Amino acid sequence: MAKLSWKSLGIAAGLSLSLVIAGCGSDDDSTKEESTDNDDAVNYSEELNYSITGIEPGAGVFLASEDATEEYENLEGWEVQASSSGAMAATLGEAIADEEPIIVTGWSPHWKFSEYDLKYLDDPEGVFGEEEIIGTMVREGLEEDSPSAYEVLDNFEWTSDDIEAVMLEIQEGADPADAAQNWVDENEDVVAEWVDGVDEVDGEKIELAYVEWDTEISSSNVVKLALEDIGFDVTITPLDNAVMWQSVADGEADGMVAAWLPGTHGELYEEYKDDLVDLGANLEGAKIGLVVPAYMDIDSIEDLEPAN
Ligand code: PBE
Repeated sequence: MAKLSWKSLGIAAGLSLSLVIAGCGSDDDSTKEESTDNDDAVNYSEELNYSITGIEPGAGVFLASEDATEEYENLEGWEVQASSSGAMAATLGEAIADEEPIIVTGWSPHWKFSEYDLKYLDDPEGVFGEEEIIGTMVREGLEEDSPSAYEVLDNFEWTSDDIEAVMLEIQEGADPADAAQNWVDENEDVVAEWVDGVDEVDGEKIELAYVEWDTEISSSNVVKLALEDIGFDVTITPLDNAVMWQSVADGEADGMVAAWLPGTHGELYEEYKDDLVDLGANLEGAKIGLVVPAYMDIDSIEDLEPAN
């Protein structure tokens, strides 16, 4: 089952990439005559066709980027292009190979910061929030029905370096399950902190929901192995962001390790928090924002120019 979904991820990413390309071509606004006040500055905005390369439209960073185009007066007329995380990363890589300007909806931890020289644009309006945690949520009743799973999910925590190691290996071509296995093999002491002393089970089924973002592909595959280690039969199910939250609140999925808070998924958390059990952070020091290659001569969202 997991194999099938990796295949469909590839297809989805390919599809969305062609949609983005098609979208760019047909996005020729008629009125581009603008009165810029700094004539010498490189006008990346025009070159970028007033377009931010986005990811899945259900992602918090996508919605925050749309908010930014409304909050920042200088982003008037800008659009965030819907895409997929895979297609965004591919488009970023192509732009960097050609040293062209590009703005993406970015987040960390992410392998792109190890692979490329990138920077977050300053966000003086605070639309993207401050530092985030990635949290673990489980369904109500899991503690009673499956105390061992509850305990492992409650114990699960790691660092940005850990998750980036898994992400980078996947980016370099490893199957996500293999990359997760390699990390687990090399970090037995960390995994031991999650599973030692937890009662083993005999093939009990557990289902974790996730979204096919690079971070969540990595974390969900690693947690799957930790649960399998004590005898669980684990399914990880890729869903849309809002559906992931809903499935845990409804009890259709047993849990997830992909809650970005307080900002990124803040609205979903408010909507579902009364029907969920919040097990707290599994990773600290995460962040979202608009990300550009370091060679671009801008530092702040406010350095961009409106489309009209
Ligand atoms: N992300 C990765 C997600 C959370 C994890 C930043 C793309 C989002 O924006 O919702």
